[in-house]
Amino acid sequence: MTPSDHVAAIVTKALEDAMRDRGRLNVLIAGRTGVGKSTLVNAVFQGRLAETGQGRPVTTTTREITKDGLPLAIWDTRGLELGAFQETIDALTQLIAGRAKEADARRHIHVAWLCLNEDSRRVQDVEIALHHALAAYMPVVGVITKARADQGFRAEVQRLLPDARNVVRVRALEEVLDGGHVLSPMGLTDLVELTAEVIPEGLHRALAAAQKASVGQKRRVAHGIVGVSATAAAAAGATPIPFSDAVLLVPIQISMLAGISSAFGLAQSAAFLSVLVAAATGSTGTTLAGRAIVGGLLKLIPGGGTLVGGAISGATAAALTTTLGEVYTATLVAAFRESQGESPDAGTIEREFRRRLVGRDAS
Ligand SMILES: Nc1nc2c(ncn2[C@@H]2O[C@H](COP(=O)(O)OP(=O)(O)O)[C@@H](O)[C@H]2O)c(=O)[nH]1
Ligand SMILES: [Mg+2]
Repeated sequence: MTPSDHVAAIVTKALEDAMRDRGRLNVLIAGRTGVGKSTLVNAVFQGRLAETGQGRPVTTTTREITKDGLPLAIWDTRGLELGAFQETIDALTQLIAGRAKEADARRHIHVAWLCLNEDSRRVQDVEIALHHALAAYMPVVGVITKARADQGFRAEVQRLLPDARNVVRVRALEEVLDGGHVLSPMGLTDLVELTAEVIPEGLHRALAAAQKASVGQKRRVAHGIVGVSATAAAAAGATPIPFSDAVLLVPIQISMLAGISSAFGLAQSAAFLSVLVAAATGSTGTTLAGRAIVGGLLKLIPGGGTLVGGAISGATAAALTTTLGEVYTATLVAAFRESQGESPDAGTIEREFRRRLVGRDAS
């Protein structure tokens, strides 16, 4: 195997691991027809999921919606307005209870959003009954949709849905009032961040990848990945490693870049990741070899360039890894802000990553 074949193998494995580790988040969204569930899904998650996703019936009133490449399943529950709503709730509860018993936590429903329309200003028995039923199996967030004027309704919802972990007011669409006053979308970032607080830690990456309403939540997940990678790098360098052995750090850093990419929900390819590595090291894709990578990376940290040929300590290994991870994270945060949460294109990311790395070249 040539050194660049070796790097290519590391890249491929890093991508597979990142996709596997990301898992999949299952979100149940319940509420009367017309309350704004589909609109909310489209406003919070990538890819206009409510229209373009694949639907699969799971009960007569619940569909599971998924989309290739998105680590998310939405359980869209309607039928609460039907006279026989207790049957709707019973069928749903039976299904959820069955899932909750399964050993594989990827099959559980991880969180429920129970939607109520602010205009109606009423919480009905069906919603109260459903929230108790759901809360026995998962955290429930009350979502007040089409928010315009609270007038005490949120407090009322909190009182009537005591098992809800939180109640958040959202406006998924911009509204222009008579007279031209504009009400911008609101509450979507809060909804994502509150949801992150109530789901298992292991699913934060899936949420980060799937949602487009909070760049901050993506950034926090990326910081976590950088921290874990820096610790692994420090351990690898605990006994100072000769420069020639510093290629040990390469898999750690490639995994980190793949993990951060997956947390931002980028559709990644081995080619894209190789380009990132090349950008980080100044080497070209075709001559990508472990030693060139480390030599290139060392230039990123102050004084690092002088270490080429010497030994790398744990602290240096950690600093190198942190710098690379934070520069990549900052690149993606800026690119996602620019594109209002939608996935930026690979070329833009690569250019911006190179630009930021050049600015840091401290050799
Ligand atoms: N003004 C306003 N209209 C909304 C909002 N959310 C949804 N709607 C409208 O409410 C109607 C029903 O929304 P939809 O998402 O289909 O509801 P669903 O039946 O619960 O999925 C549609 O006409 C939406 O455009 C919002 O935040 N503000
Ligand atoms: Mg709908």
